[in-house]
Amino acid sequence: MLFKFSTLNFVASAVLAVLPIVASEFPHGYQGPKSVGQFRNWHPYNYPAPNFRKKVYIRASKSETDDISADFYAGLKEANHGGTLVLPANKTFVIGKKLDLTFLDDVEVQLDGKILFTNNITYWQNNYFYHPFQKSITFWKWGGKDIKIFGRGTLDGNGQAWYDGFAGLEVLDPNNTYYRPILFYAENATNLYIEGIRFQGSPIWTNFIVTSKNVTYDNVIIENLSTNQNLPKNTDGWDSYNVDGLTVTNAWINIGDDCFSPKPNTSNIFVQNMYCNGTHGVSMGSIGQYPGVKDYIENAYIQNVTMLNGQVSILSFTKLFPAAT
Ligand SMILES: *[C@@H]1O[C@H](CO)[C@@H](O)[C@H](O)[C@H]1NC(C)=O
Ligand SMILES: *[C@@H]1O[C@H](CO)[C@@H](O)[C@H](O)[C@H]1NC(C)=O
Ligand SMILES: *[C@@H]1O[C@H](CO)[C@@H](O)[C@H](O)[C@H]1NC(C)=O
Ligand SMILES: *[C@@H]1O[C@H](CO)[C@@H](O)[C@H](O)[C@H]1NC(C)=O
Ligand SMILES: *[C@@H]1O[C@H](CO)[C@@H](O)[C@H](O)[C@H]1NC(C)=O
Ligand SMILES: *[C@@H]1O[C@H](CO)[C@@H](O)[C@H](O)[C@H]1NC(C)=O
Ligand SMILES: *[C@@H]1O[C@H](CO)[C@@H](O)[C@H](O)[C@H]1NC(C)=O
Ligand SMILES: *[C@@H]1O[C@H](CO)[C@@H](O)[C@H](O)[C@H]1NC(C)=O
Ligand SMILES: CC(=O)N[C@H]1CO[C@H](CO)[C@@H](O)[C@@H]1O
Repeated sequence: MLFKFSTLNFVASAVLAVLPIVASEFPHGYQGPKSVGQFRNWHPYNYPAPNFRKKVYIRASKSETDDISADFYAGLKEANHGGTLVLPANKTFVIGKKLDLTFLDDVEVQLDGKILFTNNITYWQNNYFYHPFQKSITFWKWGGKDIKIFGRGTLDGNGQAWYDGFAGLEVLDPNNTYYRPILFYAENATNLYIEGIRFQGSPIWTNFIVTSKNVTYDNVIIENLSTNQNLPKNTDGWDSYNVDGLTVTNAWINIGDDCFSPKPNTSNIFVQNMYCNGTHGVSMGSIGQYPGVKDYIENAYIQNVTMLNGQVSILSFTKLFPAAT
């Protein structure tokens, strides 16, 4: 296949320091964490110092179908402009309706419990936010400025029903209409900071950040877990589009597709201490997919990424679509 790089305005990384470990499950001499539990011991999550922000509490769900999305929305409105929405440990907060959260301005969410999306596929395939890049749909949409999500809790996409429903299908099939929602989506966000939490069971990509500035993830875990033979598909860790400033440090990722995959127009990328198990690696992906659109990935610094059971090389410039003329 012929790739026309010249039309892509492709600026490769200014600094690229990669210390790979590519091998079977645990290569001889490997000193790093060997399980998610060991990762947590190596990188314990410590809460930030207490502050005097107003704390907002909402009711928790009584069952896995007790939809509290309206309460969650109201709680964020109340915490907006200087407060913190607290979702305590051992409580589940079920989201069963799509949420437009683009009004945020100086807000924190302390996630120690679990946010769980319902698995009503009929509902979600008819109610979503849409982004034309690779026909992406999302459960919710975060945006605004100075947004912090932190804690020891979990964001759970309830993926098994989606893995079962999508079995046998392929995302790149142009006829595919079985869309699956992205677990965390932010658009037009400035200063978004996500720390400590665990992402699990995403139906498709885990994080997709669009047209945003200064986005940081630290100390997070991403795992897709299937309980049967229907394996999760396309559960990338991170994808980005038109983002200036994307930092990921100290992360454990146990999924099946790209671990970290900046898409067109991502600049100032910093990745350090990332453990990717069973993934397709760090892929600067899908550049030049759409005819007549100039794309770039600029200034990427990627350091100390450990690939366990990786399918391809540590760093690859993949899916460089032939530029249509
Ligand atoms: C790189 O990762 C290894 C563990 O895999 C760790 O021991 C080391 O401190 C890390 N280096 C840096 C510079 O963070
Ligand atoms: C790593 O991924 C492989 C293949 O997906 C899986 O068998 C193994 O259990 C995973 N290891 C850890 C430590 O999660
Ligand atoms: C959550 O449950 C665990 C295990 O039962 C318990 O140790 C912990 O104290 C609980 N935390 C809260 C905030 O209730
Ligand atoms: C799923 O959502 C649809 C509306 O989109 C609704 O009619 C149906 O009752 C829901 N199913 C369940 C099990 O809640
Ligand atoms: C983007 O967010 C800013 C606030 O951070 C807001 O003023 C602006 O209207 C938003 N733009 C769009 C297109 O939503
Ligand atoms: C998509 O559908 C069209 C029309 O039904 C068919 O001609 C085409 O072969 C299908 N493509 C694939 C990849 O299945
Ligand atoms: C980037 O965001 C972090 C926290 O989200 C903040 O501490 C820092 O000041 C921001 N940087 C700029 C240049 O605004
Ligand atoms: C990327 O940036 C270039 C140059 O600013 C612009 O022409 C192009 O439309 C952008 N691509 C996307 C996908 O927004
Ligand atoms: C634990 C688990 O279910 N991991 C799966 C994640 O998804 C990929 C496929 O995308 C599987 O290969 C892994 O087994």
